Amino acid sequence: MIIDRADVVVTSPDRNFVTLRLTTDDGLTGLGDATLNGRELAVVAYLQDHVVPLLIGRDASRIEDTWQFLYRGAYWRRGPVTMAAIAAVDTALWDIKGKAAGMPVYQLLGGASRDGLLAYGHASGKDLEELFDSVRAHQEQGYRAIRIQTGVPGLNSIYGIASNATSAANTGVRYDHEPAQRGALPNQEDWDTRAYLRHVPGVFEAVRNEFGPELPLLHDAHHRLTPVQAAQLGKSLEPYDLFWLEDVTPAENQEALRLVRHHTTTPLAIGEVFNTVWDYQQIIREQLIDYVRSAVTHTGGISHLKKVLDYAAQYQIKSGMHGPTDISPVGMAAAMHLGLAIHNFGIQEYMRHGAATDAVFRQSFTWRDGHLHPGDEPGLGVELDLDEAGRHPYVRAYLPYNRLADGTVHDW
Ligand code: GCO
Ligand code: MG
Repeated sequence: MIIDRADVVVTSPDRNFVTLRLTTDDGLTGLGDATLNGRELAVVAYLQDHVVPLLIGRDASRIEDTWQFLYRGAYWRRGPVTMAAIAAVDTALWDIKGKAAGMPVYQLLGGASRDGLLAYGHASGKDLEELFDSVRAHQEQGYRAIRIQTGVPGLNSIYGIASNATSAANTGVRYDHEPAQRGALPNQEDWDTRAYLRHVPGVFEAVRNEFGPELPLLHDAHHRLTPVQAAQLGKSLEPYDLFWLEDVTPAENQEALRLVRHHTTTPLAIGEVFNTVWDYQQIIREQLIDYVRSAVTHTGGISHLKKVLDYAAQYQIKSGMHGPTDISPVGMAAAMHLGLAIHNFGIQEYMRHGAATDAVFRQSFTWRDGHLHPGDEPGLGVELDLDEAGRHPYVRAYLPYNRLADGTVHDW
């Protein structure tokens, strides 16, 4: 099992994806997702120019050693570009090991701890009527847990609201919410924290009145609040029994969560922009969160995210892996195998990919009664159709950014 080929495949069906494909001398292939939304080509260069030459000739069976070699051997460590590149290598090696063993990856991780993974989808609307329609549409698609995002009066364009007419690629596919927009420059969105804090509790009250107390509801504040504002929001949402409130403050200040935690019992989820266990050190040890939001794709792969989640398990903190459309089908499959195997699984985010994406990535997962299962094919259960991928060349796309009414740039 010597790696004799490593291809970095960039494709843009519906949106951009970066995939590492490793091939061994005995003909096995493994896939890893290295997609970093809006900065895709930086990871391509990191892989192609600096990592691929190190992989050729290595023993594909040595997953942990390869991880340590790429992480410690670079000297410069952490950060989204590095960790997405390492994640892709790690995931591809797990895929190869599964194929070599004739087993799905979750079996190599200890076997299934449950029958399927509860998943949540993204309902949204610019007003309550649109939001309720979107919740009902998700329930019809089988979702048993739903994230709620709405427009805020006075703000034209904000995070989390799907457009019915277009997707990022203007393919006519309705993405639940796809923030990356194709184009030369990023779109500007608006933000006003006071207007948001006034509006959101009423939205949850209306949703509870319409859909009842049972349905698990989630919400993403997308890093925009100060600690004291976050505490206010958490408190004001307590009557509506959220499954979680996500990314209330910009996540790099771990201590900020202490203040939030002291003031509210609304469960907190954080970490989709984190890359390593060190980003979680304090918030896990002090039990400042309830769910770890990291994706396999952005956190050094299956090997490293498993270490984060095992650490979290000691504190009754569960997984809530990131699963927006910018996690490719390969990254989603990796998340499903890991989520099925660990004991402290919480919930999996699941936004559907478009038909063009599904044609590039042949997948074997199942979606039944609101639950995902990665399937039982050896490895991850995803194959990349290179011809189909080649039909969709990279298109520049950026995430939007925020400005306040006075022109100040705000966290997006
Ligand atoms: C989520 C996320 C996404 C991110 C996007 C950035 O909770 O799903 O916040 O919507 O904004 O993945 O690339
Ligand atoms: Mg989020």
